Amino acid sequence: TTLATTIGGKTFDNCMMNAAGVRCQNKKDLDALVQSNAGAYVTKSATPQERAGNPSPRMHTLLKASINSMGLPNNGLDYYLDYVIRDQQKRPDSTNFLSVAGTSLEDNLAMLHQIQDSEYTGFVELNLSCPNVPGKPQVGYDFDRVHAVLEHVFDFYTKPLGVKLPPYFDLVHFDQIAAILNQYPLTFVNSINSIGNALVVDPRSEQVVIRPKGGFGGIGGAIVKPTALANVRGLALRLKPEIKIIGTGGIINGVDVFEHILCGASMVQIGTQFGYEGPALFDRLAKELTEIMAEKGYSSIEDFRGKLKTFD
Ligand code: RRO
Repeated sequence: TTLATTIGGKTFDNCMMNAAGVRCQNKKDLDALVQSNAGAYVTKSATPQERAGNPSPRMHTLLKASINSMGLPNNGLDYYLDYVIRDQQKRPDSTNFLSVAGTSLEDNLAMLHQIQDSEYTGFVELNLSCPNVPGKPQVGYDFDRVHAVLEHVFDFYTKPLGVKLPPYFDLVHFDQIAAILNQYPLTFVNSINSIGNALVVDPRSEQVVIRPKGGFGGIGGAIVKPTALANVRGLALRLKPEIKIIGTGGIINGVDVFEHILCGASMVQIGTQFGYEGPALFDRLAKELTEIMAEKGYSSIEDFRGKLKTFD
């Protein structure tokens, strides 16, 4: 049995990795990920300069969910670019994902020019779905802007690149976003980011649980799985086959990974649960998925990827 997967012509020995933002902001956390059983890793979404992010408390966890309004705290693109280039040189077969999340088109283009001109050869995940920067709407919900960003990016960018999308909730939105994405040489699409601008209330204190934006923040964790699976499946049915899908959202155990792959994911990312459990998560998930596959007689994820059955 193998858990290997291929994206953009690169093979990963395990189809699981962290989701951007969780335990990946500094080199110590990134080293722990590189040394773990994860098949790849992604760095915290970068902006051109370092950012402190929103005021605390800015994250709160519940049994089956997390809410965050971190506000893009990160060490700046130079820090992560230096890390991925050095890691890549150290381990030539490694598979790195560098996440970038400019708060303007100009910032995104400036960062992608810098990456294009660098020695970096890994993947870039362009985050079009951060819900937590006050005054900056999620690009992924503005289809004209998504179109404009990709038009500018693919004017010059030639390295493997994918986009991180927000969750969509109407089939017409799946149709519209897929029609745009299919016009470009994207290597992958990652669905979903957190479900933005939700509100968690503490009835005892009669208060919100996080400070930024009056308590509004992005939801992750077990409760987002049905929304994540719908987005993975909805995109798998609409995107051209060259665009691979990374499924993110609601993964707690091997069964959740299996479901994401059934819906069409070639790789999965884990955010909230990776925050709870740390790098040992990838050992547990690999073991659990391997057991499920053995029981079902599958020897590779291609045996069942995208093969979800429906009633008609
Ligand atoms: O930093 C954040 O507040 C954040 C980002 Br950039 C994102 O893409 N998704 C999220 O849930 N939080």
